Amino acid sequence: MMATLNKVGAAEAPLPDVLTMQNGVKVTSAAMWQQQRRPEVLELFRKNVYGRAPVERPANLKFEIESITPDMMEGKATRKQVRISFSGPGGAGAIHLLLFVPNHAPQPVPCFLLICNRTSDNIDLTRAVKSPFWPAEALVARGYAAAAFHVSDADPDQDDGFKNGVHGIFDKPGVPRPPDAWGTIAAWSWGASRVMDYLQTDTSLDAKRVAVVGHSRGGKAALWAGAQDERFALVISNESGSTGAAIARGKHGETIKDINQHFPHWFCQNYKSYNGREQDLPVDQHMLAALIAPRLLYIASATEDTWSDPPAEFRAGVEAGPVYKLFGLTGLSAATMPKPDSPVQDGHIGYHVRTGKHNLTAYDWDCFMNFADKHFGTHKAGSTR
Ligand code: GTR
Repeated sequence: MMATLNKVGAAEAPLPDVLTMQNGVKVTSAAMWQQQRRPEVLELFRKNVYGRAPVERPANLKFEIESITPDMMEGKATRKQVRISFSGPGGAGAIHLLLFVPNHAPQPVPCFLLICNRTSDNIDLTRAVKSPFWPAEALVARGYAAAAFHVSDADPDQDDGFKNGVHGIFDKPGVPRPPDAWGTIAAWSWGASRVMDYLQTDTSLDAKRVAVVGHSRGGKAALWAGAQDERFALVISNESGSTGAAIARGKHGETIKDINQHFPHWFCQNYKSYNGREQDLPVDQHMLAALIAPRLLYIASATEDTWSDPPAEFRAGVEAGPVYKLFGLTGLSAATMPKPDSPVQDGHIGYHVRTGKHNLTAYDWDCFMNFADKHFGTHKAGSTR
C-alpha cells in the first residue's frame, strides 16, 4: 500500500474524508462541523498525533510587565517585556514575551506572534541584530505589533524523557506517561496560548486580530495552537512539512517514520505506531488545516524544500476547502499549485511557494502581512501606510 501511495504522491493519495464522522455520518452544516465533527477531529489529533496537554490555562498563571521602553526603533515602537509565569506539581516556569507595539498606528493594533524555534538572537530585544526571521521593524512599519517568544521557555527541544519544560512541571509526578501524553510540539502550542492569554489583557492590542506564525517545527506548533485555540484569527505555517501542513499519505521527503525516529520527543507515543502506516491514521493533515475554519489560514512553501514536500502542503489547503464552504467561505482560491512567488490570497486560506531554500524570509513575511492587510481589514481600520 505505501509503495503505491508514494508513487501517486501526496498530491493524489486517497485521504480520509474531512466531512465524514467516525460513525459514517456525513457533516452537512457549519453547526454540525462545529459541534460534532470539529471536537471529534481535535480528539483524533490529540490521541494519535500531538498528545494531550494535562492543563489549559493554569489557575496560577501570572503576567508581570518587566519593562516598558517607549522609544525603541527610533521612536517608532514601544517595547514591552512580559513574564508569563505558572507552576504545577513538578515545579515552576515562565515564558518571556517580547513585544513591540507601533507608536504611530491607531490602537488597538493587530499583532503577529512568532513561535521562535531558532536561536534567540533572531528575536533580539535590543534590535542590534535584525534577523529576517522576525522582521519586527517591518511589522511595526505596517501597523502591526510584533510579538515573539522562544520555544525553550515552554519546552527545550531535547529528547530528555520529558523531564524539563512544561512536561516536567505539569505531568503527574511518579505516574507513567500515557501513550497520548503531550509531546514537545504540543508544549510549544500550549505556550502560544498562554501568550494569547496575556495579549487579551493588553489594551494596546486587538486580540481579535492576532496571527500565530511558525517556521518548520515552529510551523507545526503554530498549526496545532491555531487548531485548538480559536482565539487566533490567523494561523501561519511556513514550511511546516511533515506533521505540519503536509499531507502524510504519499508524502515525499520526510515521512512519519523519519520524524518519529529523528525527533522522538515531538509527538505522542501513539504516533509512533503509524511509522510506515500512514494509510491507517484516522486523520491526515488537511483535517488539521480544516480545524482552523472559518478563521484565516496561510500555508507557505519553498521550491527547494523537498523535505517538506510543497505539493503535499498545498494539497492540505485545498482539501480543507469543504469545511470553509460549509461556512459559506472560499478556502484556497486556486485548485492547482501556483507558480513560484505568485501568492494566492483571495480566499480564507492563503498560499505561496517561494523560490529558494527552507527558511523564513522577508519575502514570506511580506506575503503574510499582505494577506492580513487584505483580510484583517487594516486599511479600513486606518493603517499608517
Ligand atoms: C527538520 C525536520 C523537519 C523540520 C525542520 C526544522 O530536521 O525534519 O520536520 O521541522 O527540521 O524545524 O527546521
